[in-house]
Amino acid sequence: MQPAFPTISKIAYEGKESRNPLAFKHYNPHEIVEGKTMRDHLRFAVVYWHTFRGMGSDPFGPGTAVRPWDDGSNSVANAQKRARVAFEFIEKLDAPFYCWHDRDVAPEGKNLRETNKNFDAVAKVLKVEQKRTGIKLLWGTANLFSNPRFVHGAGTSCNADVFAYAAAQIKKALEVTHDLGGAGYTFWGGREGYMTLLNTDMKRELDHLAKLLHMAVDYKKQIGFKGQFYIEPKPKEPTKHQYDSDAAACLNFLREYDLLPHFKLNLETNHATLAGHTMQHELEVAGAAGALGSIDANTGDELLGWDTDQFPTSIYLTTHTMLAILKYGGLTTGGVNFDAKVRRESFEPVDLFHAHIGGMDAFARGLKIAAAIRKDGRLAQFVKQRYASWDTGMGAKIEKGRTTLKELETHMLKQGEVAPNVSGRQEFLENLINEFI
Ligand code: XLS
Ligand code: NI
Ligand code: NI
Repeated sequence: MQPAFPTISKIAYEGKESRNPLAFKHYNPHEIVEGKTMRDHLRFAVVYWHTFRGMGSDPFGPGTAVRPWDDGSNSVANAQKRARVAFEFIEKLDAPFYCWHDRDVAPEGKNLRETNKNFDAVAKVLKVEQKRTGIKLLWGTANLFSNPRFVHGAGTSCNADVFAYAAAQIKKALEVTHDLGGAGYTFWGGREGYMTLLNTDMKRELDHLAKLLHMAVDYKKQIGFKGQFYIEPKPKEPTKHQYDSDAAACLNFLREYDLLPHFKLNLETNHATLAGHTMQHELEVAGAAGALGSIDANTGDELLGWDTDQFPTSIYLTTHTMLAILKYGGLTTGGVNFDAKVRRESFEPVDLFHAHIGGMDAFARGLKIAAAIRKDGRLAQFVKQRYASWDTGMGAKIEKGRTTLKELETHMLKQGEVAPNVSGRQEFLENLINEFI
């Protein structure tokens, strides 16, 4: 096969003085940060859906992307060719992982049997390419939202047959993920939510969704798949309300249905902001619950209220993200997955490289800055000191659960007033972060 990117060779680290747009200025895969290579810290992944299937269409017009290797047909041959192009791209980018939805990689056939056959035919190529390049599957997932059959949802559909179809699709996607040695499997509830409560039995829908996930947990064990399961929160879009609206809602759902031991969260920046949170908040909520699994790295637009899925370039964002990730022990099964797409106006193949290189460099800087802040220690020390009253005396007693309202009343009656509060020093801390940016 002719190369799809003939003029582009493997992207190399050239250092921050380089002016070559097709080089890394900060991402040096072999550089050691906090005892681990940058490559192992960041575990970058390229997504199949935006990068190889996204053509840049929007509600006002069709796609604009120029993709000379794609004949635009829905044939298996075209899908197989696209798979080889994908690996040429990921290899040249030097990213260690990729992710897919079942329907990104292979076209649907006239029935489920034929669709599964198409999927196998392309998965075969993926397997060969993974072997050839050493690129691994970070996670697979099933697209349970594009086909019109999922108009009312998949696991939460009012139609039991649709639930069964979704179950069959998950079963197959799990098998292929397992066969390709996937490190994980993600559930994003594309249409698991509602447009109006007037026609919705919410309790019944949530019970069904939990049943579907339990079946997936059982099947995972049955086939011996050891990868990590993730749930990806998102508050709205496509539905008005998505059940997995944010990290807290997901954790509550998982706990309520005894699923928490089997899942971690895959947090996406633009979903966090749509939920009215920062990414940092979502990472803290997940991390505190021991459920920080993986991230979908992107960013929204402050002036647009939807999932614009832009490539992340803000050093503040990547610094705060990496501070939280390092605090909770780093990414183990998960990775930094670029669930991001080039703008409709950036339609040339080379734009795919610029976008990913920029995102990787932004995260590399975030990682190095976060490590420097941790090494400096003043930030952590400040937070520790802020809670010092809990380390001894009555504070320690409360934390250990060894006191009562009555004893605390006696304590305060004796003391009469609280020890004076001290400043939260927000501006001082913001300046401290800026010292490192
Ligand atoms: C959509 C989601 C989706 C998941 C995978 O907004 O981000 O792309 O990551 O289904
Ligand atoms: Ni995502
Ligand atoms: Ni998204």
